[in-house]
Amino acid sequence: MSKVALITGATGQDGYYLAKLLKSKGYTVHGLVRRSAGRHAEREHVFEYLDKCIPGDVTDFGTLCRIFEQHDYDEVYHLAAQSFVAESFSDPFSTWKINTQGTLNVLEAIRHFAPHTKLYNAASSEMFGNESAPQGIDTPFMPRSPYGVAKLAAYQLVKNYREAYNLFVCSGILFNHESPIRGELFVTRKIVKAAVAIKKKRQKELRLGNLNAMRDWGHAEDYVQAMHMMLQHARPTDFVIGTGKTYSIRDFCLYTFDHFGMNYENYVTVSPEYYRPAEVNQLQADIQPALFDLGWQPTHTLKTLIADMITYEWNNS
Ligand code: F7E
Repeated sequence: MSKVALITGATGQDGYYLAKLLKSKGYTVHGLVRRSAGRHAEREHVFEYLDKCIPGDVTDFGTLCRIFEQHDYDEVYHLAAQSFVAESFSDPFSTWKINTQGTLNVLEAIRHFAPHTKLYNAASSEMFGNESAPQGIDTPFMPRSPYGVAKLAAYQLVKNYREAYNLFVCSGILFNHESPIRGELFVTRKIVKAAVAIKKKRQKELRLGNLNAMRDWGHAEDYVQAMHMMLQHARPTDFVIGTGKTYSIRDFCLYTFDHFGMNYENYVTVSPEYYRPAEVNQLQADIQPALFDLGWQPTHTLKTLIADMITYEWNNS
């Protein structure tokens, strides 16, 4: 019998790659999709991978209860979130409601209606804030944004439900993961889009914020493999998922523009409007447990990720 999985936030970047992966493994895949989520042209293909599309919102506990009463899931992948860190400063209320209350709703629904169902929760490296790199599973948390605080509260709730109710619920602390279908507000996609538009002579400059921040960027297609592996693991365990490498926004600009034989310094200007009230300076994952306990490893380097993003952008813009 094929396994049945539910993905919350199915229309996001990770939802797309995860639905594709689970279908390739023979799963029946249901997606919880917000009515207002809109159809994102680049992720339209996710609907090909969903056996059932359930309209609903993780902030609505009643909807979740009905879903778990009606369906018997083997695995739930809770990806639904307000995922843009900058927006969490301008709209902390909805960030908290979606990212923390939403997770609590999923946990409560599982506890009451589906205690045998395994849960993967999407936690984030933003929870580490400015703790020194590399950050691993034992690194203290020091979030620097309402997004990071909300994700940390959700992470702690998952841990508490695992310990208190003996549920198979765990979190992946994922570092930045990108792809050709990354949202256009995130810095990697913004840089790739601009470099292609400049090369095609449709744009003259690119305005960015802090070029010195450092991130550990991987490919979303690799990271959804880790999500799946975590739910096949013998015990519910939290893992840090990243590449173990760290680069600055400046490096990302350099490599992307260099791809077209251009010097980024001739096009990139720094604009204070993109600075955040509080910044996370350097993220770099300690992935030893992921490599040796989970058996996962990334297949992409920063350069192959950028090449993949550029190829898509070049052909689709
Ligand atoms: O910013 C700097 C910015 O918005 C990366 C989400 O998936 O990863 C992501 O969060 C860095 C920051 O991603 C611009 O200040 C400079 O230091 O691409 P981002 P993020 O905030 O790291 C974590 C792990 C998540 O969990 C989140 O959901 O780039 N930066 N100039 C800029 N960032 C943006 N967006 N735009 C700029 O113009």
